[in-house]
Amino acid sequence: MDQLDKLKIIFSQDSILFDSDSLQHYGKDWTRVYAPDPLAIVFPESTAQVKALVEFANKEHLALVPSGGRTGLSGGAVASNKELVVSFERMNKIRAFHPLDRSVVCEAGVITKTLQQFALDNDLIYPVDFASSGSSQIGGNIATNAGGIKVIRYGLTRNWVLGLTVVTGKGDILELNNGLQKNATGYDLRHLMIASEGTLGFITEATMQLAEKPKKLSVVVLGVTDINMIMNVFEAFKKTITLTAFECFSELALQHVLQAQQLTRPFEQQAPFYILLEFENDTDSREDQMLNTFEICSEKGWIIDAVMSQSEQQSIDLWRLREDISESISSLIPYKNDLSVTVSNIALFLDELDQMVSKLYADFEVIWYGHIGDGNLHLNILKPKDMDIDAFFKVCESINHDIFSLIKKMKGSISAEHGVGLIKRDYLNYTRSEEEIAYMKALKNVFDPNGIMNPGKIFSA
Ligand code: S2G
Ligand code: ZN
Repeated sequence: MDQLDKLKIIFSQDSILFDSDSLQHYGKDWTRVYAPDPLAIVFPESTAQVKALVEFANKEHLALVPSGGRTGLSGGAVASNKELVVSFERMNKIRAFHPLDRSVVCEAGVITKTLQQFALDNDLIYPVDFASSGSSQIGGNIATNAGGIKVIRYGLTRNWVLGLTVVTGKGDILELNNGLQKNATGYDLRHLMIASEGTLGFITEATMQLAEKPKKLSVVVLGVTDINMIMNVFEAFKKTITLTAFECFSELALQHVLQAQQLTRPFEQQAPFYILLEFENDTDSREDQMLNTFEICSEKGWIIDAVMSQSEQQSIDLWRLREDISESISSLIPYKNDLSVTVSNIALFLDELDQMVSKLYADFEVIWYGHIGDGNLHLNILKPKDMDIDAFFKVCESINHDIFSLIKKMKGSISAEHGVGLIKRDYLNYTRSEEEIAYMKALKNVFDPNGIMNPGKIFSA
């Protein structure tokens, strides 16, 4: 009996798919580089079922690939070698809410937006947010330590995980930290699982911390005179107001969004770069502080023009100028870099990167945008219309050495928030030492001795 027949015994007919459309749909994420080619897709409905599946996979030496919202950008959820895709979409229930702890117990397949709405319904917020929150799942957010647009105030997903239920590659169920605020009893395995991209175990349930709702938020979009002014403006505002976001994007990025989304310019005058900042604007004095800082930046010649949201709808429209960039350029087959350095290094980094990109990518459209307030830049190179995709990726990969050498020199990261997956696997050593990689591989061996858990992701199988 082959593996598929055996799987049909473990899973009822409606919990396993192997038609070609399903294989294509579930065998990939938002990367378009790898041809999906999974064996089948299964839909476990409990931690116990995931455990039984992992035990089966160990016996059969069958590779498993976890599948959440499949919104990843590094190939972390790609199944292109007859792996069995394990979809968590049916494990999508909110199990419990503890008002006093302000914590929610969710199954891994809960959509991020669903958790955000649940929090709002209870007059709280789940403060991690990003463009794909309408389709990403909490389990995948945790497995990649998703960041997004509010990191400057609330940190990354890691900061909001109070507990995890995980099935390890050995088939053991681990209940990690149980929602405790304090627990000093040895290594915190919860934090090992966060950002492990399903290579040590599969997250089946999580206890997430919620936060107090911020007071009235206002959004300001500013045009800056030069890329090198961005961090001067950041420093000025960081000192005077409570920022909940500090993003940047280039004029070219804005043009693609205006064209693709039928949105309007924030103000008449064009600028080489734009900043979108959001702050708590609940008192007149806070608004005065913001306006006063704006005056100072203008007098110093750092800012060309600015607009501040006067309504909820205008806030949404201004945010779209930044959040719609990714979707607006996706059809242009961008080669994506997701880079970070410390915030104090970002000004120097931008300056050196700008000179490097102008030289090395002189013949390409380069889109600059990102969460610059937490040191994270998304540099997207657009494929020229008449250029073959493989040739284009080869050129970009050849330039990676220069960009990642600059990152290495500045002790930065070649993958700030999108994870390693397959796409960044071969560049790990620009950010992690050989010794670190050896320790990570040793840990992989402890948790997944048969190498069945998302093999080939983060490092080669
Ligand atoms: C962003 C979304 C994914 C991308 O817009 O901040 O993380 O396209 C990105 O880079
Ligand atoms: Zn981002």
